[in-house]
Amino acid sequence: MLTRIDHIGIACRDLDATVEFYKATYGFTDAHFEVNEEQGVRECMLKINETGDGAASYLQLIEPIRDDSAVAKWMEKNGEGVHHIAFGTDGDVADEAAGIAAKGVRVLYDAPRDGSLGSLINFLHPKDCHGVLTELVQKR
Ligand code: CMX
Ligand code: CO
Repeated sequence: MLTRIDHIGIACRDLDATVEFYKATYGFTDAHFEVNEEQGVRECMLKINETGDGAASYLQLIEPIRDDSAVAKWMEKNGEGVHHIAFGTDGDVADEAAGIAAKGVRVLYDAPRDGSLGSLINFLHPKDCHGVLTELVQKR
């Protein structure tokens, strides 16, 4: 089952400056930085609140580290801004993705990949989701 908004993915040009904006403007303080080579991003998970399923909701601020990454390509066209949304599962993300694929929505990866904070992730094609790139996240 999908039980939370896990995060909103926001593409930015300067990660440190953008994190500073969110901290200074809104007072968010819990920031976790990491690099995901496979996804081609340096990112910060900024925790907003805990959720009823024992997990949490975050802003995921993402800065491309390669010109050929999905986010770099998207930013060339759109500039900075909201890039994707992510729903959190309370169980196996592979099962959740299979159930959604059975409804005719394209799932991007054959098997889950590594996401932020040790999570397992997959994506749904934005063209099958009314224009929204949608990520599924299993917390580990
Ligand atoms: N939101 C909404 N629509 C999007 C989109 C997005 N983020 N990215 C692409 N699209 C749309 C494009 O506008 C385009 O539409 P039109 O044909 O109407 O112009 C169409 O999808 C195809 O886009 P494209 O620019 O040709 O890009 P690709 O098909 O090469 O790639 C996608 C699109 C979704 C397959 C690719 O971005 C992808 O694999 N994304 C998943 C991985 C990812 O985004 N990683 C970064 C985040 C990592 C994390 O969250 O941890
Ligand atoms: Co994400």
